[in-house]
This record gives sequence, C-alpha cells and structure tokens, in this order.
Amino acid sequence: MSVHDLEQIFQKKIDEEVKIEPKEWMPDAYRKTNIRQISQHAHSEIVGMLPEGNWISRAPSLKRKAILMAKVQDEAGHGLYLYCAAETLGMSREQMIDDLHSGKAKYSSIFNYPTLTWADMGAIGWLVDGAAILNQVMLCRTSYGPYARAMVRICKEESFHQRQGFESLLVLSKGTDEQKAMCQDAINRWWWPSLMMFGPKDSESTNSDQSMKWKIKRKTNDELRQQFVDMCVEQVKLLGMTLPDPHLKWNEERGHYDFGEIDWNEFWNVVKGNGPCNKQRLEARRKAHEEGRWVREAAAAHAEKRKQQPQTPKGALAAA
Ligand code: FAQ
Repeated sequence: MSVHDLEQIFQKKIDEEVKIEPKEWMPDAYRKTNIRQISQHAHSEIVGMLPEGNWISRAPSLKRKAILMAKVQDEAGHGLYLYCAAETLGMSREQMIDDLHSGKAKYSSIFNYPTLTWADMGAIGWLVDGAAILNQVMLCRTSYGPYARAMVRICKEESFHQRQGFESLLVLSKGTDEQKAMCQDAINRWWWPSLMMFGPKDSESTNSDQSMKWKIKRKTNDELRQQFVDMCVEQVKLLGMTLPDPHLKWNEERGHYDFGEIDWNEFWNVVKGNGPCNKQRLEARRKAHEEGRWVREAAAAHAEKRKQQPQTPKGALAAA
C-alpha cells in the first residue's frame, strides 16, 4: 500500500471519529506531536507533585494531611498512566525522563511557582486543577486511543481534586480575618499563572492548527481559557473573594467575560526555565531519580532472576 493510501485511511478514521491505536499506521508528525504532548503532560503531573508535597508535613489537621497525601499520590498515578500512553508510541520511559532532567522537555509553567502558605493548597486545587480539568475533559475525546482512555480516569480524580480545593478555600473564607486574607492572597498569586496554563494565545500557538485538524486538541487555547474565566468569575462569588483583574467585565455581545491582558513575557520567561522555582523543581526531580536508582536496579535484578527460574508446570500446585 502506498503512503498516499495509508494517509487516506488515517484521515478517514480521524474524520469518522475512530480512535487511532498504537500498532496502526500514522503520519510521523502525528506520532511526534502526541509523544511531545503526552510526555509533557506526564512530566507536569510528576513535577506537579512538588509544590503540594511541600505542605504535606505542615497540613493543619490529620484530615487535611490525608487528603493532600491522596491527591499527590493520584498525581503520581496520572504521570504513570501518561508515560505508559507515550510509550505505546515508541518512546522509551528512560528517554522521556532524561529529556525532563536535561531541560529538553517542557512541563506546565504553573509548577514553577512557590507554595507560600497553606491557602495555596486550596488555590491549586480550585484553580490549577480547575484549569487542568477543562483541558483534560476535551482530551477524553482526543484521537489517539491510549491518551483518550487515560484521560477518562484522570478526569474523575481531578474533579475530586478541584472540589477539595474549593472546599478548603471555602473554610478559610469563613474563618478569621487572617485566614480570609491568606485565602485572598493565594487567589491573587495563582490567578494569572493559572490562565497561562492554557498556553499562548491562539495567534501565537505553533501547534494548535495541526492538532485541531488531527483532533488531538478539540478546543483552542483561547477557547478553553475563556471557559475557565467564565466559570471562575461565578465560583469566586461563592467564596466572597475577588479575582485580581480590574478588567473583568461581562460582555453582553460576546456572552462571555472580558478579562485583562496576560503578561506573556512572564509566561515565556517561565517556559524558558527562568521562573521562580524552575531550577529547584528540576533539581528535586533529578535527586529523586538518583536516589531511586537502587530500587530500579533491585527490581530489574529480581525480574531477571524470575525469568531464569524454571517455571512451575501448570496444574502442579493443584495436583500437590
Ligand atoms: N507551560 O503551540 P502551543 C495538571 C508550550 S496537568 C509550558 O499552544 P500545544 C494536573 C508548548 O508545549 C497540566 N509550556 O502548544 C495537576 C509549545 O512548545 P513545544 C498540564 C507551554 O501543545 C494539577 C509552545 O508552548 N496539562 O495541571 C505551556 O498545542 C494540580 C507553544 O504552545 C497538559 O499538559 C505551559 N502552560 O498546547 C497536577 C495537558 N503552554 O512543545 C498537579 C495536555 C504551551 O512546541 C497539581 N497538553 N506551552 O516546544 C495540552 O493540552 C497542550 O500541550 C497545551 C499547549 C494546551 C498545554
């Protein structure tokens, strides 16, 4: 079959909403962009454990500590599903991890900001998980099968994460003056970086056009960002707090909220590795990887030993 025929079969599947599966033919660029996006998504989940991990030992109660530990553990699980999904495209886990540690691979800009107070745990849950869910709900319908299926499970857990974040802020927002101030301060610091999570504006997004054609992405960066703003403006009212943007205003004609200009210099600066915590985050990941080396080696030696052991014949145990 010619490449032209293969391309036509591939395109027909995309048009008819049939998922693309690992062993099927796909254009090289489709494979590459999926590897890029899925591995960056996996790295984001893994690096994303660090800002919250910072507060596990200082959570204000046993209940909050248990919730936070479960959330961070979920994030590890999300990272692992996503690495598996990227592996089905022919990229090795070692290579992905090396690319993260060498600074070649990106991960979400949001995780390069510090977590200064306990209220940041609530703000991350509400805003960061809230932004992540909007993006990920659309990815449940992405055209690459293993990625779409991983997203279904991840979204269920993320929506729990978002609710716990909102609930945690709600408690602070009804607390003492200091707690209220801490809540507002966390919202102020996390608002703009959360808007940046959706990526550059559509006019500057290099990958969007092709990714939309291949149905890897179903909504553009700006569409999702707008959906997020509209959602948060309503939710913040329930907290009795405000969003730090004087330009937020309902636009009757558009049927959406207008909002202020994002500081794109800050965004690109963070993406290029110069955000407040980029160096610290990568160092923490490299250190964890190095310290886990003996575990990987022991697991590999154990697996090798099992392979060499004679297999028990089927039914031998039952007969005994
Ligand atoms: N940070 O052409 P586009 C989470 C890069 S998971 C850093 O528009 P695309 C869970 C982009 O890679 C959060 N870099 O790119 C959690 C590209 O560079 P490249 C992560 C960014 O791929 C919650 C260049 O800019 N979610 O939060 C960012 O079409 C709480 C041009 O951009 C995902 O990864 C950014 N924010 O659209 C965990 C979802 N934005 O690669 C712990 C899957 C853009 O060509 C605690 N990913 N860049 O060198 C996506 O949906 C897409 O990749 C976008 C970007 C929408 C992020």
